[in-house]
Amino acid sequence: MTRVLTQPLVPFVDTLPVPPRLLAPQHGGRLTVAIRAGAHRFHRDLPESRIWGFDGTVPGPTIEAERAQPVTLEWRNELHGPLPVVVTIAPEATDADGVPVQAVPGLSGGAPDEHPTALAGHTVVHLHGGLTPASYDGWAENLFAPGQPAVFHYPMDQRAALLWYHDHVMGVTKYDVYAGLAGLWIIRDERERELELPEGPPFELPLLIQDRNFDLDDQERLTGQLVHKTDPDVMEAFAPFTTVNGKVWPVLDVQPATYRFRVLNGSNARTYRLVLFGDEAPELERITQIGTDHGLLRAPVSVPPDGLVLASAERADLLVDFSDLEPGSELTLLNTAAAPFDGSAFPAADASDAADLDGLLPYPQVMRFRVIQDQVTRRKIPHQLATDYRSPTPEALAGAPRRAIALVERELDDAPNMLTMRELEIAPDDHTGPLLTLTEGEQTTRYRTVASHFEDATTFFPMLGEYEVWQLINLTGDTHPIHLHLDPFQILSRRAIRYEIRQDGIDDFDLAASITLGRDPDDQLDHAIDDNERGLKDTIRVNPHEIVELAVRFTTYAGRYMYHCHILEHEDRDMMRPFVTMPADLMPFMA
Ligand SMILES: [Cu+2]
Repeated sequence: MTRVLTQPLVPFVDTLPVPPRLLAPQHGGRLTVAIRAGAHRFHRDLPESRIWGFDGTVPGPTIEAERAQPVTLEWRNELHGPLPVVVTIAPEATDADGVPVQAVPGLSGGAPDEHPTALAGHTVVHLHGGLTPASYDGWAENLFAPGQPAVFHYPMDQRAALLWYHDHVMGVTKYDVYAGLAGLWIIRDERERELELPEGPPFELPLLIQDRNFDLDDQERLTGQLVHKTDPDVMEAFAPFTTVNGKVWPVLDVQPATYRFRVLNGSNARTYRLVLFGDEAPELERITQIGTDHGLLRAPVSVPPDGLVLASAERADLLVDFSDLEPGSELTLLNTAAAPFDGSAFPAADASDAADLDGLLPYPQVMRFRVIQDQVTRRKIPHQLATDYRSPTPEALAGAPRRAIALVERELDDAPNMLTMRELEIAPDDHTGPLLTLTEGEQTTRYRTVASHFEDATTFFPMLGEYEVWQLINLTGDTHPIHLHLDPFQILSRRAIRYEIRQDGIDDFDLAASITLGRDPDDQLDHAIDDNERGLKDTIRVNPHEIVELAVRFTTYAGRYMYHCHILEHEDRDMMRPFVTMPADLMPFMA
């Protein structure tokens, strides 16, 4: 169905903002960031919005640190309520014209939820991608109230990468991040400098992409009021306006040069598939991806033919070549991913027609690049990038503990669906309860559920220094970006499955299903691993009808950490679980 909404805001009129940089070495590694309420203008023609921000800005300052130079950061909570976001569940999924309510501004008949409004400003900060001791990792229940001290020590003993810091409060991360509590964090190292990659503006710029929605006044004019709106069919908020570094659909004047863009999807739920589009056709060949979540790939890769897919929290380090373009040339970054995202393909050639109301994608544009008259500076792209990691060998994985986790959506009548991660354990032969069976060729493994909710007892105790293999089994209809705190991992395989969930097979705790390796006849996905996923990742997409296997080795810090879906509405309800990393010498003392 081709229905197009008129654009309530003029695109490409605000210059792409560059968040202020906070260079840790210039401050002797000691930084203070105030977390406070503030005001922010998301678009030239919008009134100011109330926000919560690090240093009171959206996004927060970009913190830059050097590898192996620790950073001590005082997160000074100066927040006060009310939460600057109106939260609502619209009574219907579509409006009187049949337009999905999530594709339009305003509350769509929903009543403001009083509980989020009453949030007074407890927070806890997580540095996503950081190899951080557990005490400073931002455990979702270890909150600090306004005025309470939080001084976190970040060792920075890790390779150069784009990280990000954001609020991680149990149950309300989706509101706090949406209110503005997110910022970028870049670690630099010698290897990157040897490669002479651009560092800092104008040729290295971060692109933090987030979707946002706003309220309407009595005359149907946009106010700046942030709105987090869901509906009875879709429990995730997919907002119609895409912001980059805090502006809706900005424009960047570029020199005829090679730029380095550090891209992060910081949206609550939306997955982007980014296509760089010229006058008539995609120009993806201008983009070379050199890094992913945890920094440089071994060699540069092209982005996939359909475009660069980034789910919530995924990052990409891109070199984009504008050097052959005439002044006045324009390129538009478009998003072709419908929401909720399920991995479905969309040809890049059609990206300018990607608007899809039913796919909650009313406005595909993300931002525009406009070439200006200037000196031409093209950069050579190095052939070899990272040299400090390899894929784990089969020998290294032979004896590795294997962990299986089923991603499950439980439908509820009178409340939004519950999403959980069911931790599985091989069932004893005499087990009589509900089972999940996984059949691969001749072999069937019988699993029972041992944990379903965040507060269930911990079952994962990885030993420091040892490889583990984690299997993520998606039994839902959507793609889930699964994020592990602490060390990065590498993807081993992505395989198609077909499955059957027994009648009433999903209850509050147990799970009864049978899974078979192999493609479902109705399954359109190719279940391929993209080249850009063969690096060090901390967030991996698990598509419907798919098992993803990854190898992870926790190396340095013992303690209690979390892994979770990075769709914030899922993480908050209840797609998050703890794990406890243990030093080998303490293992014998585990009861
Ligand atoms: Cu999820």
